[in-house]
Amino acid sequence: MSPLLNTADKLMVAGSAASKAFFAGVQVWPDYKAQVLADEPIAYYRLNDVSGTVVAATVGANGIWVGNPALNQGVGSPNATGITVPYFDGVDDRFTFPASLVIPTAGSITLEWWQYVATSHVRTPFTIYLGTGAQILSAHCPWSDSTVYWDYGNVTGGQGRLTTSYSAYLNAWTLIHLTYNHADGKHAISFNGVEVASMIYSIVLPASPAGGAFGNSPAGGYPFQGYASELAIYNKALSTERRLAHYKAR
Ligand SMILES: [Ca+2]
Repeated sequence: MSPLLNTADKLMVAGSAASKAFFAGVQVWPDYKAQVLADEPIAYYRLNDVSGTVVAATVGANGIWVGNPALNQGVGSPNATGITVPYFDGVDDRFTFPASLVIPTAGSITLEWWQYVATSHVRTPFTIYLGTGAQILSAHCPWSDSTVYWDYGNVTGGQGRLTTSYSAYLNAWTLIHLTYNHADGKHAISFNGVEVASMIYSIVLPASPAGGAFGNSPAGGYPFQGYASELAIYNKALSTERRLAHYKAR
């Protein structure tokens, strides 16, 4: 080693080999995005767009921002990646999914996203609505009674509707998982990785949803208010282990 190197330089040179040996024994927890991608979503939107009307897709086709939401908000980013988030105004803000986002009628599904809903934000939204026709795959998260309604195949008389209170999760970033497992007919709602409600009701959607919207019904009129981030859709019901892995990677 050159005598002209100072102590710091010597440490850096020596570190190239030594650090490999050190970090070889250290478990590095993957970041949130890596956890999502490991579960192979069919669509993934980080929602950290800076401006414009394109909802950039990390997986799948791009969406479209509607209603001029305030993008690139620096406050309250839910995970350590520190990405910025959009604010939905509770008036007309939403984004639409591409028509190429098609959900099979007889498949399993997970809808996952982070949201921050303050008490003052609570209203009567379709927080997510897949498809553009009959209401068959949607969620009010939460409705004006601070209850979450997860509707999978809810076309007549509440079939396929699962509900749970959201009151304890207001005013904080919360990780949402809405799942349906076609193999056993289990519908479930999980917050921060932990399942809080479930039921068994086997159902096949009457039609295959294509496109849809987040933050409102596709036609408008049911606007969501609050912040949201990291929306992912999977064609399987994520396990408890995987939901918790996502939450812990925040
Ligand atoms: Ca607006």
